[in-house]
Amino acid sequence: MNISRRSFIKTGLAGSATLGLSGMFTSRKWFQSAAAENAPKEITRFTYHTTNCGGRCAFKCTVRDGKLVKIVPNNWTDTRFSTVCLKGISEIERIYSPDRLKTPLKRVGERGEGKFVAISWDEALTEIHKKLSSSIAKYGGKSILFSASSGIEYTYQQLVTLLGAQYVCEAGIDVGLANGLEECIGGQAYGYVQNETSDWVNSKTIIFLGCNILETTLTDSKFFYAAKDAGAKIIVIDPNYSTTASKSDQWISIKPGTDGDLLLGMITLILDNNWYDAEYLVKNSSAPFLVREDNKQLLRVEQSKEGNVENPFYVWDKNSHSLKPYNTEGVNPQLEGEFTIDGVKVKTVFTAMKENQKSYTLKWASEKTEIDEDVIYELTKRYATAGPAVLGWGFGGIDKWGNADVAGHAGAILGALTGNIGRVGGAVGNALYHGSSWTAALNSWELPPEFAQAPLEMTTQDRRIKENSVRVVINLGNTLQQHFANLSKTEEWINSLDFLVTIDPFHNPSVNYSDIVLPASTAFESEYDIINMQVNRSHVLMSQKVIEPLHESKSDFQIEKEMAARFGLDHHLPKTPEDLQRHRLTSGDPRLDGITIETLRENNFIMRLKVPNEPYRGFMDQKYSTPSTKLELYHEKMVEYDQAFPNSDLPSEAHKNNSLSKQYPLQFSQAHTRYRVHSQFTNAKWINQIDPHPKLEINSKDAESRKLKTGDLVEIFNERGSFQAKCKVTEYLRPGQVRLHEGWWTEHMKAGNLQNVTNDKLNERQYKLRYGPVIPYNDTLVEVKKI
Ligand SMILES: Nc1nc2c(c(=O)[nH]1)N[C@H]1C(S)=C(S)[C@@H](COP(=O)(O)OP(=O)(O)OC[C@H]3O[C@@H](n4cnc5c(=O)[nH]c(N)nc54)[C@H](O)[C@@H]3O)O[C@H]1N2
Ligand SMILES: Nc1nc2c(c(=O)[nH]1)N[C@H]1C(S)=C(S)[C@@H](COP(=O)(O)OP(=O)(O)OC[C@H]3O[C@@H](n4cnc5c(=O)[nH]c(N)nc54)[C@H](O)[C@@H]3O)O[C@H]1N2
Ligand SMILES: [Mo]
Repeated sequence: MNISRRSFIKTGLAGSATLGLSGMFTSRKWFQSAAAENAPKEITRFTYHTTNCGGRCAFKCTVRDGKLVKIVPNNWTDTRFSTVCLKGISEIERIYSPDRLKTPLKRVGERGEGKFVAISWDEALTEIHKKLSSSIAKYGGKSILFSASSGIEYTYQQLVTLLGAQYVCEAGIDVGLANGLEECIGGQAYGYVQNETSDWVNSKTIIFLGCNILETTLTDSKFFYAAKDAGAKIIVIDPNYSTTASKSDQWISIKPGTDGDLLLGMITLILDNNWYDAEYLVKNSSAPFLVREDNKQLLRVEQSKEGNVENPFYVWDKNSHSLKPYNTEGVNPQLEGEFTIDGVKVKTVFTAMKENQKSYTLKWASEKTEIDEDVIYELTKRYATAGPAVLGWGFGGIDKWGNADVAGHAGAILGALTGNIGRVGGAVGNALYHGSSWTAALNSWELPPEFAQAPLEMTTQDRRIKENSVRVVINLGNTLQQHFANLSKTEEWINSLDFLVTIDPFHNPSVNYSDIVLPASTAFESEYDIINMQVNRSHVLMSQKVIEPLHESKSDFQIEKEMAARFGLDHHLPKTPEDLQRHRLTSGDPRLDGITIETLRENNFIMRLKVPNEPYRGFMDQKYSTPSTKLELYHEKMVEYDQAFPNSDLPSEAHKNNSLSKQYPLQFSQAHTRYRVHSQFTNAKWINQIDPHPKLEINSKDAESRKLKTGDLVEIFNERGSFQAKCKVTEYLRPGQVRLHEGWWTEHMKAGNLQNVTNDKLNERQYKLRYGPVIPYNDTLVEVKKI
């Protein structure tokens, strides 16, 4: 039967009206006693969403007779955060999904085949203990890697330390632009914008560069619209007409992979038109420092002679016409100029940058990016002269390309030239996740000093192809499918491992490779009353048990404890999650004053930190966490790669100069969608009815030449591999790019997995940068044909 949503609601209302009416005719006493006997037992529980959409929606849950039946938003102290999205509501359905792992499993088929037998917890833990012990005895604790997905809140940190194992969560992911930006700023991980998004009401111009915030940080939509209502002009630069583009004042379509070139062109325009803030640059950046012509290093005070100087760089003092250390009292640094000192030619960083920018003209940028010259000109003029301005990027645009660091570096320079860093209403960086807000230090659980984690040897991506110590992987989540491009190499690596355990609530594709599988509870289930706690969005959030663990699952806390017990080490762990959270709250940070488990309970498990009411803003004191404490525009360590200043660089694979582009002319991109969080919610039927299966999106021009129409089954292929999905012909995708949302499971494809084709080549120079090379998932060439 096909009942429309509207008629279903109407029937529901009529039904309850009838019930109400019959109640009126019954005696009050009779009604009460009947209700008391038969009434379902209903309780309210509080928790929050831990998935990696960053939304952190807080939930008020109704549990009836032990079953979760309703999720509505819990109230935050700052009610602008009180909300829930389609994924939060769907948890009611997902938690009870048939895809749940119900018992521990032991593999009986080949790795990847998915053949298992059910075993008891005792058997599973005995086997794990045996395998881990022998690996530690033979190769040491570093032979064990705990590899965590981002959706997991409790990540076995105690056990990792007790075993001296390695730990990784997402190395090589979401760090492409931060690699360039943070070299300049020395900010926080992932290169988030400096100011909280609630500060956008003070911005006049907001540019989203490859950032689909209205799908990927849904909970910040309110701040997007507040900024718009307050008069900010919102510009989206995206090859495709994204959801965010559709709600903005202007959409600029850019040729994929060329964002760095656009930003370089903007820098030149700002320099040529004198749209920069010279005073800001002299005061707050390395622009007046001096670059030596002979070795391209900065001229600095010899620390041995002068003692340790906080900022050892020399500048040319305008007042005395001589060389002075930057920190000299009363120094008046010259922004531009060339000088000869003891026979060595030097010029200011600013002058050197101007020279370096010469070839990045407006015409050049327009040709590279395929954006009209006048559009780039107006964009730049607005950015530089109609501030405060935010330049906010995402993680799925240029970030997942091999040349991402160049764009991050150029973006930082744009912020410095225009004084938009450490400014009310300004910022440069990643605009997702509500990444900057007030925060507070939490205590960590102390273990005896003889226990220590092994340092992480290398990124996830490298481990598959380079000699390394890991023999055993404890896979927390779905990392094997999700985290690596080029799945066939991942499979080779997995097959070479001695032992693989997956711990997850759901039977995801990584489970199929595992030797032992443990059914974890979801974040809504626990053996204990209190589960977890986070400081997020200037609040403390605590999660309560909502329901008992389903099937034979156990909470992650309990699994860690039982694994540690097998090694006789569980006495080092907190007895209950509540003990752990109580301890974490005793850091002495004044921002936690008055926040205890008891007061949290009284406040429905959400309390705002003791912090000012205004939005958080970073670096307002203009003191940066770089060696010079200034914004560092010039990166000495990148001289050998010709990237001391950002220089235009081709993508790793997806560009026309690559001979492969003749055979594989389409660029394959994998965006994130509001319907799922990576590989999660593929099994939530309520959402699936809207977005039921993977679809390869393709522009009508590219579809026509391949004789494709919506609904056709296509093969997407390159020299690494192939997969099959239905296609959708659309105008909102830019010609030349095809796209399939990341996260779909192998079993949802007609054949193969999307990671069969993704690019796993890392950029050598990025090993020198603070987060190491980024995985260039989107920097991938493919061809598409009808099956
Ligand atoms: N609902 C939901 N929210 C999520 C997630 C999720 O899975 N689901 N995942 C979270 C995580 S971990 C991440 S990393 C973020 C990702 O968040 P975003 O970065 O916002 O997401 P994407 O959709 O990957 O990419 C953003 C936009 O970049 C555009 N783009 C593609 N190539 C280029 C290019 O070369 N240049 C430019 N300028 N734009 C380009 C795409 O068309 C897309 O509209 O989302 C987070 N939030
Ligand atoms: N090709 C391609 N690949 C990509 C991307 C892309 O754009 N293209 N995006 C990349 C990005 S940006 C990111 S951040 C990563 C994300 O990669 P992941 O973080 O690995 O993605 P999720 O699918 O969210 O994985 C969460 C897993 O944790 C499990 N889980 C959830 N809650 C719990 C719990 O309480 N306990 C336990 N034990 N398990 C739990 C879920 O069932 C799920 O299997 O993927 C990356 N991979
Ligand atoms: Mo991500």
